[in-house]
Amino acid sequence: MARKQEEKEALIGFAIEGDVALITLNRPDKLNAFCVPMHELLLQAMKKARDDNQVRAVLLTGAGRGFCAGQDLQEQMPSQDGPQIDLGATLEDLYNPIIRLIRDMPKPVVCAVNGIAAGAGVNLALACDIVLAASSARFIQAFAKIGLLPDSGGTYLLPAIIGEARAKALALLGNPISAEQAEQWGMIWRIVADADLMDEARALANELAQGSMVSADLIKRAIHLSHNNSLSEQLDLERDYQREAGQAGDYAEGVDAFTGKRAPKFSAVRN
Ligand code: LHQ
Repeated sequence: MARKQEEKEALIGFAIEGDVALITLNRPDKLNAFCVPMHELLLQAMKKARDDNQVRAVLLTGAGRGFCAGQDLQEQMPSQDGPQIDLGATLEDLYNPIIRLIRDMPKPVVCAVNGIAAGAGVNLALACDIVLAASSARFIQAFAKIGLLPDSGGTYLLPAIIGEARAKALALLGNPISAEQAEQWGMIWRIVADADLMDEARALANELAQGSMVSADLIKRAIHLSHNNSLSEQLDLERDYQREAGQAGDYAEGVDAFTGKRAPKFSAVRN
């Protein structure tokens, strides 16, 4: 019984490395496809990272040769004659809370896509703030291949990031694209040699962790809200957010460090 519980908990790795929370999808034999305990454990890990004031950046990755193959399809088998399966409930209860939590996280979230990302696995990566990918990684909006549509934010994030023409083709065809193509299209921040991925991702997360949490939170929120705002509304929002930033403490430290020709030591926290 205790062993089963341990095995279940190991499906999501959580480690604090300095100021960074490292969260690892850990079901490598199934390319980290999501089985039920994983959603809850990932949500818990993200909440832990959000609520811990020592954590100033989050790094999400996958164990083994895949990043995440999306939903475990063995767990969501359509029934031929039993009660109709409710995939909407699966999304509402299991996936949507994770995507919302990552997008609303007041700290930067880096995603290191270490291998194939398929279905909800791609869109989980796209919900993060900065995505690095191993050069051998591939991205597949696999949904149409099984009669579904992109979820976990895919129909929102994908066209917002790469534009409607490319988003529609990827979603309708459900074919893989290379990490190189994803980088050229601006779907991810950049590709890294496979062997260097985690070093580079850690360096990036550490750099973000030294930054201002006030800036990170307000930048994320302002950019997300820009999708629904006119320029004039966004100018108003920037006015309000900048007022808040200017009074939050890190600005004084940043300017003092600049004039003193030293590195800033930001300390204001957000959660
Ligand atoms: C898997 C999976 C998988 C189970 C690999 N499930 N075992 C949300 C809400 C509710 C319902 C539905 O969906 C969603 C969102 C979604 O994510 S829908 C999209 C679900 N994902 C897919 O359709 C991708 C399915 N997987 C694949 O197409 C391939 O496995 C890819 C292209 C990802 C990788 O191909 P290969 O590199 O050739 O690896 P493989 O196919 O041999 O997979 C390795 C193992 O992982 C294998 O298990 P086995 O025991 O035979 O070694 C696969 O069965 C297992 N696996 N994906 N989604």
